[in-house]
Amino acid sequence: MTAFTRRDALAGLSLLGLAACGDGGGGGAPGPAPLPSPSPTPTPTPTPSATISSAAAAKRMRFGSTFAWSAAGADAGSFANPAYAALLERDCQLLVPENEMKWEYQSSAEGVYDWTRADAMLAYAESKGMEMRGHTLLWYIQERLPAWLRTYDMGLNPRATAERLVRSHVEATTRHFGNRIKSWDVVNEAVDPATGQVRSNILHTAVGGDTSILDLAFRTARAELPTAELVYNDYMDWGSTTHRNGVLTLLQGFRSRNVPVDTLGIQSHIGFYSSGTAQSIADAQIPGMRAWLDQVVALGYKLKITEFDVSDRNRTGTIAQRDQDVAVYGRAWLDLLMSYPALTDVLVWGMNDKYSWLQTFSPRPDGLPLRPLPYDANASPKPLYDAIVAAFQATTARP
Ligand code: 9MR
Repeated sequence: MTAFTRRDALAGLSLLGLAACGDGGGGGAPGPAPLPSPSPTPTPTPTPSATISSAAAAKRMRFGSTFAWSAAGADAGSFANPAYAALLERDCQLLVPENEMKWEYQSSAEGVYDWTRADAMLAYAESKGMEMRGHTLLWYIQERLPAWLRTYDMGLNPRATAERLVRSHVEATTRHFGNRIKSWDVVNEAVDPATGQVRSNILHTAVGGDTSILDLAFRTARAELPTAELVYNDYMDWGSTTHRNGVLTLLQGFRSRNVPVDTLGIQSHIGFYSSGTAQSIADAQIPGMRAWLDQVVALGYKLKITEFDVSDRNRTGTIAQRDQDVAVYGRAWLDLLMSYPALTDVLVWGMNDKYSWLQTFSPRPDGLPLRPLPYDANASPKPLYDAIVAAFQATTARP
């Protein structure tokens, strides 16, 4: 409604301008300027508002999204759904598969992989001139390992077995995709948010609970892909200091052991966990998050926003109010992260609310659909879209 009113006003002003111009140039009888007629007078095109894509490019930054595989034309957040693909192609330079490169999903037995879907997604990305990221070589949660591995017989030398399994998986996967994937989430979510310690799983236990499996994953990836960006990826909502400090300890350890990790992937699944205005909740959390980010970049890590979404699960009010809260809160997060020149890429975990993982993972108590992403279920841009544009416009250009 607001947009319609503004556009109408702009159109009216332009029509008056055109009328005055035509009068002076045409030399006709002087008289009152004609009133704008409703139609069929052609409406001047309003100045197009900036797209995310153009706003990011103007700062030599990149924007991207997760996407999925589906059968052609399925109602899904997929490149094979033309309505969704149109959003990807409008706004994105980067794509990342939501599930189709995960060990758990693509490996039904030791050494057996089905990359059919990921291959199709990569071919799509390349055909559109977009870069596809790899997600993820090693998700360090027991339940996210392939089913066959969760109960694997580690034998008499569990360390050697665990190392063989991880090395061969990283080699097989990186060799399959080769240099077509330039950035990998090598390890995902290794830190337990409840304790700040590295999580336990069958591989971790097999080596006696040290970090050598994590180190091995990065070292193997570096040996295979000398020039790729190797990312450690974790949640990093701004509320959880225990988790945050655990991640910092892990990052310090990587540096002290000379483990080749280039970048911290900050997933950025943010939500509202206290009451107040969106801005006041953000303001209260910014200093702690900034102090923590300062320490991360001081260690020499680049930053990447890898899975941004803003859950409105705990916000009440009208849809317009919730959308506004999501935009304000999301903008505060983006402004904070973008204030670090070490951050050049921003990826959302989906473009369209309809296909967000949050709809099933963390539904609203009132049963209404969540509105965490830049486009609504009808693929219309929301205030969060404008907030992302504004954040890119406000930040300094990267070198
Ligand atoms: O969005 C993904 C969902 O479809 C999967 O069921 C789930 C488990 O594989 O993973 C979700 O994506 C996660 C991502 O891989 C890692 N960071 C958290 C994301 C949301 O859970």
